[in-house]
Amino acid sequence: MLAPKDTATRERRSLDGLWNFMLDPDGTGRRDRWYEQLPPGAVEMPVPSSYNDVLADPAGRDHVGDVWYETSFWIPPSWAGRRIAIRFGSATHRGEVWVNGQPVAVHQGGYTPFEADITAVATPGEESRVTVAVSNVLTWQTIPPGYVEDTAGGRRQRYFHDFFNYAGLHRHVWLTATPTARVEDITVRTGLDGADGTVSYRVEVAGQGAARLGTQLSLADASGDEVARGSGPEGVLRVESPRLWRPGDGYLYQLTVELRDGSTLVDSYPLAVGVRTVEVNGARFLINGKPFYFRGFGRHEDIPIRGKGHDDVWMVHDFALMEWVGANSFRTSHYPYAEEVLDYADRRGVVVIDETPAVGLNMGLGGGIFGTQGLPTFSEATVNAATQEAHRQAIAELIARDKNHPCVVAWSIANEPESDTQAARAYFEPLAAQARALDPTRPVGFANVMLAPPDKDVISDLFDVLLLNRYYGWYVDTGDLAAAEVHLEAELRAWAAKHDKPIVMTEYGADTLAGLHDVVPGPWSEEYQAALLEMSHRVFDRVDAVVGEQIWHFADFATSSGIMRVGGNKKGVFTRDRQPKAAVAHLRQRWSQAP
Ligand code: BDP
Repeated sequence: MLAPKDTATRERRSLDGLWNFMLDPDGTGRRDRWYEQLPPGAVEMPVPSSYNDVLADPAGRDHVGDVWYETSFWIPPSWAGRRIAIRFGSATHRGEVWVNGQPVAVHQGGYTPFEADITAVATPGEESRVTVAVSNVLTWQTIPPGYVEDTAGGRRQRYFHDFFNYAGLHRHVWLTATPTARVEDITVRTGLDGADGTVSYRVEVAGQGAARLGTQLSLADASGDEVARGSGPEGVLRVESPRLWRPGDGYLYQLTVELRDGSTLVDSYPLAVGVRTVEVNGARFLINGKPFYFRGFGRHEDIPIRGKGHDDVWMVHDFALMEWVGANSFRTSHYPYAEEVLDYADRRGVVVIDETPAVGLNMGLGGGIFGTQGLPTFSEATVNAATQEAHRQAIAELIARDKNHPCVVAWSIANEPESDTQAARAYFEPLAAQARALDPTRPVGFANVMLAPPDKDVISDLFDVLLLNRYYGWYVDTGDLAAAEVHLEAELRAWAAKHDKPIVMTEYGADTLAGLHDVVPGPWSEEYQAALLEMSHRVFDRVDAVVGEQIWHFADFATSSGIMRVGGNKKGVFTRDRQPKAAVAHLRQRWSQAP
């Protein structure tokens, strides 16, 4: 799905700002036709942002169900005759949209974009109104899953993942005008052929008359000089001695796709293209044919007050901090991040493992840690065929959105699912195949949980890379780093013996209370976090198959409440307001040296 852009033939207008906002605790908004106008009592709510922490009110923070957003806008008279749409970067977890009281779109899935064609319901030169009902409800059939419980305190959303269920309009909202006959999608795959780079492309068009338009393509380097041109909806461009996109050097070409009617320009769309290859060879992870070692973090879109609302200030700052500590990569744990984040990673040369929102498909993790227990993961009443269908959709939407980003080098289709049962194998086999069919150019993996070590896991053979989340020294061998070191090494060697695949450590770490110090490092102290990371790094350096380390976590983040969490998850090497803990000194030292 193409991102909205201003071009010679396209225009966009931001609808970000303060929208009218109302909770719908009793679920009466549809019956009472709030899509025609919100009733008295609406407040103002910033977009983009999570709504939960903005108002100083538990009603908003703990709300379960729909909230309603409404704003008005003008469509410029000059947009007459064009296709007009409203495009949401996301609505978490479900968005239903009306324009001038008419239903125009429904989208399930909280972290991928969708648009509503409003050409037929809104008139250029007049004022229009858009209303969105956003639901934060998670069920057994959503990705991620959850369920709603009636309690003495009211309806409560239960979920199986360790981050707060922030909701709302988290990303930019655009009003867009495109030509009716238009470029609908572009797929680009890059390769190396001797000294040449190859850019194979496929252009899809849509709209009346689009099929008879001519397609022309031009590839320009970063200084704007054309290096290749082509025509037709499919083909391969060759770039002589290309400057490759590499970790640390986000060099981008620009592919301009034009639709023409004779010599008349009908549509034009520019796409950033990084020429690079990704490949798994035995236990090596190769970028441009060279072994790559991942250094970095699991992260969250999580900042004070805004929650998961996209914010350029925090984005640029977080990348600056990652670069400052020497990180070269991160995983979009545990859902697709805002598109702007991937654009920025492309430009900064930061490597990304891109993850779906499939987190919490594991009832074995209950045991009191995340507040659930005693249920089968896969069953008619829990994660079932409908959940799998939603998961399929989540994979398809992630790949459709992010397939052209050079920064994305692997797909993670789930985090810590149950993976030690035949039911898990039946569930994941078609999903792994689907991801690979949608994108044969990138390795596919999933983040494996501690409960499924190599002698229990029955699904890793379906995948290209082993992504391992391990908590030796924290959830097991707590406070005993000597034992942790032995056990971590033994497990990694067992993985390496069983599969000839690269291992990326996608989680390891310790909760750490900033300011708590300990001469003899004990759990929760800053010294213990540093010691646990140092111990883990010693082990990784001894096991050849380990090709990466991504610490859990970049920064402290909000979670639901529970006795395992002290004001959220404290495994960040930075605090939630991005101040360094003691472990950062070790990281800066380690990550400034060649792997
Ligand atoms: C893993 C999860 C991650 C949690 C982390 C933790 O993948 O989301 O936040 O453990 O417990 O189970 O800190």
